[in-house]
Amino acid sequence: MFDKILIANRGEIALRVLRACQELGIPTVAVHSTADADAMHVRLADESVCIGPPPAKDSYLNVPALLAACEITGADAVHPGYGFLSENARFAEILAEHNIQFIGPKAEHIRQMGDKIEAKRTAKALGIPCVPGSEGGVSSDAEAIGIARAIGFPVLVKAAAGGGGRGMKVAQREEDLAMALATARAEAKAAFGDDAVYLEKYLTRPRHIEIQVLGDGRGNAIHLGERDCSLQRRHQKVWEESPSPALNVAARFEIGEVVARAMRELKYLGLGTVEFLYEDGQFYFIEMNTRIQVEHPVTEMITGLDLVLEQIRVAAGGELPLTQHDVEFRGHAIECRVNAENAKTFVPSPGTIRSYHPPGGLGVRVDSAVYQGYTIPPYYDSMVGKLIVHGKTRTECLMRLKRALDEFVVDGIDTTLPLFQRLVRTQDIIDGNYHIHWLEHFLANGGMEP
Ligand code: MV4
Repeated sequence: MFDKILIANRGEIALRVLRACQELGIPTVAVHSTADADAMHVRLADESVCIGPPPAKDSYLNVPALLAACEITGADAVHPGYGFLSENARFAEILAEHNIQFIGPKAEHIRQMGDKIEAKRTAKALGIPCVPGSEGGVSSDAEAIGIARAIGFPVLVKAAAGGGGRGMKVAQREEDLAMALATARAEAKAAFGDDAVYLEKYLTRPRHIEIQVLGDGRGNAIHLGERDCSLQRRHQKVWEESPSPALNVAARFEIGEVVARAMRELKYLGLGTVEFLYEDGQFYFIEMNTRIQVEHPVTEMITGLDLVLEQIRVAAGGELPLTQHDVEFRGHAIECRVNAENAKTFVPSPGTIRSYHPPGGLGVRVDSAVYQGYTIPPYYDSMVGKLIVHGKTRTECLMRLKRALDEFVVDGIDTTLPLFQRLVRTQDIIDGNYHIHWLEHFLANGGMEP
């Protein structure tokens, strides 16, 4: 096992990793920017190192400073959390060159999944169902038109270096395609320095369903069920749940087994999430994330597994402690991401938390790094914390969520709690009847108006 783990992150995920390290008896090093000197992860870690000024590029993304922090403290492993350097293959390689273990997948798999064209080619070769579209990138308008005619309009132009919704353009008809290609290429070039694009059939009202996987890098891998993350706004997930209200047991195990088998063949190491769009009973692969995700607690609540702890164990060379047969799915879990934003306008609301009272009780979990008197700095994302609720059934889970939301007090800043108060009382949500555009339609149609 590792002697000491440096946590290259901040906020609630830094605390989440710290807790797993503490349970494993591994000493921790927190790193922080000057803006985070009074952050909770700094207080709770065994040691801390200031790695730079507030902008992330000078601190949490500052590789030389992180290497120096490992050197000074004697850390022999780095947990990247999510965001920042978590999907940077080069960072994983640089750590390896310094005999420091990156707690995450092999660099080759991070790189492979970072290129969305290569990710899709790999998924297809592994037998994972993909959205119909181009085989690889498209190099000319004529080629794109040929493919689009074959798969049918509307089509979607996506950037190879994209992901998370950046650099996508829909072409409703053949006349729109040349413009969509040119715009997507230009945006991809400007944003990522890579103008490679590919084409897919545009699915109009799918759900976003992702499968959690865990592998030991030696050919053992399991799936931990799905999460339905369809409720999102501007590509930011707002509410995640498992099991998906749209799936039955047979569909869950079928796609789970396909994905787990693929991960065994790939000899995948660590945690991963295989993202699908789900429409008319069919799954279509879109991307794979090679990191721990924000919404991982939903899976922890229904499986009883500590994903971060297992991630650390396999990174240290441990074998998977369980087989697919050992994984049991119990009950229903929902996560609400509470942001420091106005619940109607989504304008960020950094500032000082005057009063803080998180909910508790049976089946209620709050993952957060804030405290009463804490000032949320304006430099990073606006998440205050995550409220995760578990129940035996979806109905019980919703009852408990409503109760927990009523208990939750965060004063001094605006939060998105009122949005969730409204959502748990909205019929489509109660019925599980939603898709990836539902929330934006709801908000545009005055869902949050009195
Ligand atoms: C799509 C799609 C429809 N058809 N691909 C957006 C983020 C990126 N991960 C993939 N995305 C989409 N890909 C095809 N072929 C619609 C989206 C999409 C979306 C996907 C998941 C969750 C929210 C979304 C919101 C808008 C568009």
